[in-house]
Amino acid sequence: ALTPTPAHKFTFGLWTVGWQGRDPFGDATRPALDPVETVQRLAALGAYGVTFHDDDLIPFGSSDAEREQVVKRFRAALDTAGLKVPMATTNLFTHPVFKDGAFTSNDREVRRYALRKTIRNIDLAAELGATTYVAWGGREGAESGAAKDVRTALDRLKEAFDLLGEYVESQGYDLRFAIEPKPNEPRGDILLPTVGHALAFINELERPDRVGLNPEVGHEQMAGLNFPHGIAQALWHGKLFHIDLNGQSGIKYDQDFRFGAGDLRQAFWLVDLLETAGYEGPRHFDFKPPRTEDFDGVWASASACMRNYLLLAERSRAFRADPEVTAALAASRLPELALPTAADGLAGLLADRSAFEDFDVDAAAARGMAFEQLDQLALEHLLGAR
Ligand code: GLT
Ligand code: MN
Ligand code: MN
Ligand code: MN
Repeated sequence: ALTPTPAHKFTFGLWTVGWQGRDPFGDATRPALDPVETVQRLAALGAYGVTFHDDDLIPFGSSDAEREQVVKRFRAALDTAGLKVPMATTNLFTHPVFKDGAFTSNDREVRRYALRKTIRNIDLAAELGATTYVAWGGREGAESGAAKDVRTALDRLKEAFDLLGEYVESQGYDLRFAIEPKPNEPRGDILLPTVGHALAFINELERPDRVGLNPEVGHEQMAGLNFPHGIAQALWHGKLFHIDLNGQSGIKYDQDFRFGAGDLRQAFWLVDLLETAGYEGPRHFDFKPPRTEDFDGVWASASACMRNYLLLAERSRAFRADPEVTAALAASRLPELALPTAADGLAGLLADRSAFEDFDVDAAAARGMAFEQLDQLALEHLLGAR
């Protein structure tokens, strides 16, 4: 049960294991990885699929002939390895042309170019069988106040998603968009900074059904938010189209640790949620093997992402199967939370003297919730003590 297989639907971005370790203070510590080698390695480790930005696969500025060659070689590697491409995305942040963003750059020519660059890769994504197209708005934002009229920028962002939705529909592609929120980095402040902001934005689009979320563990935690809670709400709205799993410890720069590193307790509750709520999409790792590592460390880190997920899933199953946990859940009145508050309707509620006039507020206030016993059981299961 701890050996990853394609049935677990583990996927990795080409840019994750392929990260060369360049950061704002230091140069690359590892050479580039050939996407074909990545495909072979990931398949050997038990992954289900691989994802990519256009430029991860086809170097920016390649000619049409070069592009065709690269795609042909990549596709052959996928077929041989039996790896899928469930998701793809666009690099709208590396080239200096995107310094003020892409879909919301103040420069209209840049916005039009960004849309065309995206549409070009949507064609490739559909060709390779992807059903999710991620949109991370890394540079859609600002460092200063007057430089970005946020309401107008949101008009442009809506315009972009409406046009992309129209394109996908006109081509008859089976493809949905997944917006990836992030509060900051590389911009001082990024538009759609959290799951909640993005959920509200989606409702203003022409085709809201075609657009959902790709939340990343570390991005919500950079904002100090509870990631499992954000995922629970995304699921509740039917908007968890995809997920970026990684590790982060607190409100810091985007650490992109391997899954399980960083906030282990949130990782436990996240896996518990994904495994019990019926999420069926890919378990996509968006991490960066630290720049201290050579390639042995890179593959060890990729392997550990999957192993940690499976370990946590095993811990979650043990927690849910423990009769003492069932009793503790009942003592904490979780089954009662599942009861409608007024199945008797508004009239019943208003007529019910026990709900107000005869309600013993002090007795109710005195009742303990028994949450500490319940949480300790969870911690003991997480620690392997039960
Ligand atoms: C970039 C970003 C990630 C996004 C990727 C998709 S690119 O590495 O930091 O969180 O998921 O564009
Ligand atoms: Mn990140
Ligand atoms: Mn990232
Ligand atoms: Mn991500």
